[in-house]
Order: sequence, then C-alpha cells, then structure tokens
Amino acid sequence: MSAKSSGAANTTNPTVTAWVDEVAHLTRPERIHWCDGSEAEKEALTKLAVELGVLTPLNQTKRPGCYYHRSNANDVARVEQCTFICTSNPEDAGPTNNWMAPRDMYAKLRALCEGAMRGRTMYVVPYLMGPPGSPLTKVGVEITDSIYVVLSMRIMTRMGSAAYAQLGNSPNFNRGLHCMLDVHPDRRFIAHFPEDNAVISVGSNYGGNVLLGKKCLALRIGSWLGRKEGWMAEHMLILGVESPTGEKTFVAAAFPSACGKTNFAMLVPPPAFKGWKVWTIGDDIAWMKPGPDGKLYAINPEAGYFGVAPGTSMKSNPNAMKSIARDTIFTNVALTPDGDVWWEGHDAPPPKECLDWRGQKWTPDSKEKAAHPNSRFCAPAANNPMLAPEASDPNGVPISAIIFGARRSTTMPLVYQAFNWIHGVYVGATMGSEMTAAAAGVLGQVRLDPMAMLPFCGYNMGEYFLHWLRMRKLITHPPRIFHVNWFRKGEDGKFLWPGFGENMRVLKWIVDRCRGGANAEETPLGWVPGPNAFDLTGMEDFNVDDLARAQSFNVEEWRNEVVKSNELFLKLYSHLPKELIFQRELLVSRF
Ligand code: OXD
Ligand code: MN
Repeated sequence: MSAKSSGAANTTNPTVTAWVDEVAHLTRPERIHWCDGSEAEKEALTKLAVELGVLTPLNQTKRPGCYYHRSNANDVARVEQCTFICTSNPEDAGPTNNWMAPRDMYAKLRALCEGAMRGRTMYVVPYLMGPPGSPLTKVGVEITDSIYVVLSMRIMTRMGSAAYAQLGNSPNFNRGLHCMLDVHPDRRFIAHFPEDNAVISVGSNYGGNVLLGKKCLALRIGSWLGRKEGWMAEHMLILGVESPTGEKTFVAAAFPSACGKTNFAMLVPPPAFKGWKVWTIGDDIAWMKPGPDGKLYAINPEAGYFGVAPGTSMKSNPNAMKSIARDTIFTNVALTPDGDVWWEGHDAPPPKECLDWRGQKWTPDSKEKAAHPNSRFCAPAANNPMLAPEASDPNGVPISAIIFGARRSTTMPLVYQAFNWIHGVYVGATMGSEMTAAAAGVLGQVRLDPMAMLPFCGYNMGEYFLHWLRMRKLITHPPRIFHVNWFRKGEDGKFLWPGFGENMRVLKWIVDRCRGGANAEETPLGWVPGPNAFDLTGMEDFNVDDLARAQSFNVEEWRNEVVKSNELFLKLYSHLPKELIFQRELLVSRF
C-alpha cells in the first residue's frame, strides 16, 4: 500500500486493518489518517478544514468553537430514491425499500470508488453507538474522504480509540465506506448490506446520507440486527419526566423527520408546572431491549444532536439554543455580517443583510428563504443543560410509554391511548404524516409512515410489524402506547393547540396513565382524556373549545384513514401479520 499514514494506526484488529488495506487499494488515497478522537486531533482537523474552505469559523466571542458549512446545493436532504437495501432475497428488503442484489451493487459501487480518493486523505473513523460497556452498544468504523464527516461523527458518536477498546479482536463491527465522488445526484447511492453488516455511501456529503452511524447503522442495519438478536431499533426520542416529588418516568416517542422530536425531547414545562422537569436522553433514535425485570430498557446510541435549525428559538426550544451556543457545526443556515448564524423562526429579527445558505446576498425582501428549510445544527449532547444523568447509563432506562406522533392538520386527535400492545402496534403501523423538507419529496402530502420508520426500516416492513408483536412476549411490563398530534388546524387554518412547552399538559396525562392515575374515556379510537383531565392553569388566553376541536374525531375522516392504510396493507400483504387485519376490523366495527 503506497498511501502515507498519519495518526497512530491505533488498532491491531486484523479485520479492521485488512479492510482498511482493501479500501485503500481500491480508492488509492494519498494518505490515510487513523482517527483517535483526541482533542489535539480535533484541533488539527478543524484547522485543516478551515484552510480547505470546508468550514468557516463563526464569531468565536459569540459562538466559541462553532463553525459554518455550506453543502452542495443539490445535496441538502436524505434521498430515499437513492437508498437501497441489498439482500440476497428481494423479499427480505420488502416492497417499501429499494432493492438491488448485493453482488450487483458491490460491483457498481466498486467501479465508482476505484481511484476515488486519489490525491485525497482517507480517514478511518472508529466509533461506538451507545454508552461504553452497554450490552446494546455497537461498534462501527467509517472510512471517509470527507473531513466534515469526521468532525461531525466526532460530535454525533463516541468516536475514537474507545471503540477499538470495546471491539478488541472481534470481527463484529459495522463497515461503512463513504466516498464523496463529485457529489453528483446521478452518482449518489446509499447502499446497505445487512447480511454483511456493511454500508457504502457515495456521491453525497449530507448528514443523513453520510454520518453512517446514524440512519444507516443505528436504524437500517440496527433494525435488521434487532430482529435477529431480540431488540428494537426505533426512530424515537427518549425523555424522562420528573415529578416535583422526584419520581422519574421514561417515555420514547416516534415522529417522522422534522416533526418536532428535538423540541419534544427538550421540552421545558410551563410555569404552572412548578417542580416538574423534563430530561433529555435522546432526540432521534432509541435502541430498546427487554431487561431481566421484564421491562423494556432504552439507550440513545448517539452522542449529539443533528437537528433542524429553522423554527428553533428560545421560545420553541431554549435547551436546543443553549446546546448550540458552542462547539457546534452549522450547515446551510444563513451567515450574518458579524459572523453569527440566523434562520427563519430565530428569536433575532431578520438581519438587514446576510449571506443565504447558497452564499448569495440576502435581505428581508428576498423571495427565497435565507436558511435552507432542512439546514441543520450538529451539537454535542453534553451541551444540553437538561441532558439526563441516565443518558450514559449502560443499562438504559425503563420505558413506561411509547408515543407515536404525526404531523396532521386534520383527522388525528391531540392524544389517545391504545387499548393494548397489539392495538398500539396497529396505531403505529397505520401512522400517516405530512411530508417535510427532511427528505426530497412533495411537501405537505400525507404519506403512510409506519412507526416513523418508512425510510429507515432495513428489512421487510411486514416482518417488522411481526417483530413488534413478538417482542410483547419478551416484555412482562409492556409500555403503554399513545398517539399524539400537535399539528391539527381549525377551519381558519390556525393550529388548535399551542404545542411546544404546553405539550407538557398532554405528557403529564400520559405519565399519569402509565402510573395508573388520570381519568380517561373509552372511544372507538382508544382511551382519551376525560373532562378536565388536562391542567390548563396558566393558559388563560386559550380557547377551551379549541381543545375539544383538537380532540374531536370524525367518522368520515377515519373511514378515509382506514382506506389509506389499506394501500400499505395490500403492498405488504404476503408478510402482514393477521393481527393487524383483525385490529382494522375491530376499529371499523367500533365505528
Ligand atoms: C434526521 C431525519 O435527520 O430523520 O433525523 O432526517
Ligand atoms: Mn430522524
């Protein structure tokens, strides 16, 4: 191998070194840098990224340790049409995933990667998904030619030598190869090989496509491994609610991308909830496994937040604003003349002039948005003042409630509780949500997104539902399951429920239900809050009739909902568990 090495090749793991040799032979980098995750390395790589123009330092007095990055304008979101699950048998990937035979995809990608790192540095990035020493934690090694990816992986994962320490000489790690190529959409593939625990991503430099620990390992490969090994990889935030008497209740919640998971995970209770606290464990991904006591335990495999910037403010999410005050990489937001960042929905008024996400002059009269709607911050979880002390507990936290949430301007009530686990699986499986800018697609269109996992389930979705049903047998104290919708609108097009911190009122009802308190009424949908179930103290300006409207359900709209869910059921028919068909019949008969 002719490439020069820098950084210590801090592993003697023979599978890692052989694979690095193989990739170097294929991609022909000029040098190989073995990352160790140290502070000195971070400083050196940041300096280099600035010299290369990949990062721009922000105003270091206002935002110490913060940097700005602009992506290629054609590369700003996840691209589901370029995302593949490559299994020997197409049925294993199922009808909701793009499929290609592993042999064909390997051949195609090898051809694209041949010599792709000539004149460039190849970085070898070892990382842990999960706290060190947890039985749920997995090791990954990402090889990338993007210094932006290295610095972002350092925030989003526990990156560095700790990963080799956990791996020892085992061959069990996720092999991730990322080559930017010429960042052209025609040569963009995010290919998963679950049978080999491997991922190859080419032609993109956007976080969701290239921070391979996140969507690729923690969700697509993770869901495959979870089914095989008896655990669950879910697109869920994890939070802990602490009552004034110090009792903690842990909740996991699945919402599609850009539907407020980060805001909910960092919720600040309104003043009327004196003594109540909400602690964050994770804002995007939960790995959950039954514990010896029969409860379902969850860890957050990540160590940072890759959050949507627009709409984030001291009003909507003060803990996120504090989390991004330092040591954060901002991508595709607007850059102000004083070296700070801005986006639509920021507390600060629009700057008189700034550079937009494309680097063009922007003024408040400009027609385009200053920040891309999917612009992001990448911030260390350690910055969050409400980071739960349990976030790095290798045992995880016991989950009492699972919440499914969607963005729906009609049909879905503010909250209801499923009658039992099987009904809850039906509720999650038939979830639909209006599309957002986090993925390329038609904004606002309702699409079925079961358990918010449609873009992330690494195997046949019908089998995934079966896995959920089977897990019930391993859990003697199953979490209660709920559905929420913060986004319902009235006839005037305005949101019926104020959302954000006020969601604490709904969360408290959920927590009380899990603890055997709080009144509820039975409806055809499930259990709903009884009269006066919500404490509305401090919401004097709120029209209580809007709560009734937000909570109402309309049989005609629900008929359409059932018809829509049939589309997915038909698509998955050969693998669909019959329990879900019974649940649909029960729902229809309750109407
Ligand atoms: C994310 C996403 O970035 O879901 O978390 O797209
Ligand atoms: Mn997500």
